[in-house]
Amino acid sequence: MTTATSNPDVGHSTTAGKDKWLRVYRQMVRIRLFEEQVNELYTRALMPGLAHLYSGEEAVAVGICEALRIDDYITSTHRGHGHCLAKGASPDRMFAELLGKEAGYCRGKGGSMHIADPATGNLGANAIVGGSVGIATGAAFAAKRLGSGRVAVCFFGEGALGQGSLYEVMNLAQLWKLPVIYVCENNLYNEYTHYSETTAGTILGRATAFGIEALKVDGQDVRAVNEVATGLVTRARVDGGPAFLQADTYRYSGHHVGDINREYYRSKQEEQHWKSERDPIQLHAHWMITQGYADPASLDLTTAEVRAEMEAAVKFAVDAPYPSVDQVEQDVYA
Ligand SMILES: Cc1ncc(C[n+]2csc(CCOP(=O)(O)OP(=O)(O)O)c2C)c(N)n1
Repeated sequence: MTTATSNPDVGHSTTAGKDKWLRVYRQMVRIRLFEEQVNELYTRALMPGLAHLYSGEEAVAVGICEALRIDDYITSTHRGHGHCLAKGASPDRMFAELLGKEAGYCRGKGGSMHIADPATGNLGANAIVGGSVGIATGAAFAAKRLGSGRVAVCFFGEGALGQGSLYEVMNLAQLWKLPVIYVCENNLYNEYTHYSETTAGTILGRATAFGIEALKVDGQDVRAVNEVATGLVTRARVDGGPAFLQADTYRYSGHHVGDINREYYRSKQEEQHWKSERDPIQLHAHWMITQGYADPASLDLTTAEVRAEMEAAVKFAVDAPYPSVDQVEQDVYA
């Protein structure tokens, strides 16, 4: 099995428009700068609890969500900000959720790890590792029964490969030919342990055991991710059944914002290598410049615009009111 990468020479200028790749670039920058603000909120002690940053992995969420319709479903993880933004969530309501404010997506009761946005097909992030595999598969089951043509994408980290529920749902998905795509974001580490210490056999072998179409992609290459995802989404939509995509990637920060000293489980050189040689935003920027789609000044302008957007969103959230005390028991079902 080889890892799918985009061809730098052929370019995609003939098959996809400049606007699409500029949008993709902006979306990745939005995720990166959203996360910068999250870290800032944490260090300034404005955000209760912790958050798990997605920086470094942007090409996976953006490349895949760019292949989806707004009414397609996604489910996400504890590291879910990138998935939410890529599917269309708005940063002001996300920041409000992180700060526990009523304007947040879950009225401030969910926090960073539980953002859901039904209007954009986002069925929710989930703090339980592997916790959303059944939700995504159930959504795909409903889509098939209703004939809605919708597809469900289930994002999870390679740590979820140890969860038995994944194998129960993959079995059913393949038996019933459900329109679900399992996206395993392999960022190499389950918390503070390299995945090779927790994962026997191969990652793709877990899907091929069920006869599920399984592919691997360079998760730092947004065009490659988008190309593979487009194929799998089209296939799922025309009743081609489930698929499994392993996206190889890397998280730049610690497991969570408080994981500062990481040298006992990974080296600074390794982090530096990914940041300087494999950064998805830089790689895409370079390609767009070579295609004549952008120049350094226009990309700087995009960054400045996104930074202003994120600063305004943080201000909205900081100024927003907390829910009133009488709402404590509303929407609580357990
Ligand atoms: C069922 C369950 N077990 C353990 C945990 C604690 N935990 C939180 S994140 C994590 C590691 C997840 O690694 P991975 O799935 O690879 O995602 P990543 O953090 O790398 O994005 C663990 C063990 C949990 N949240 N849920």
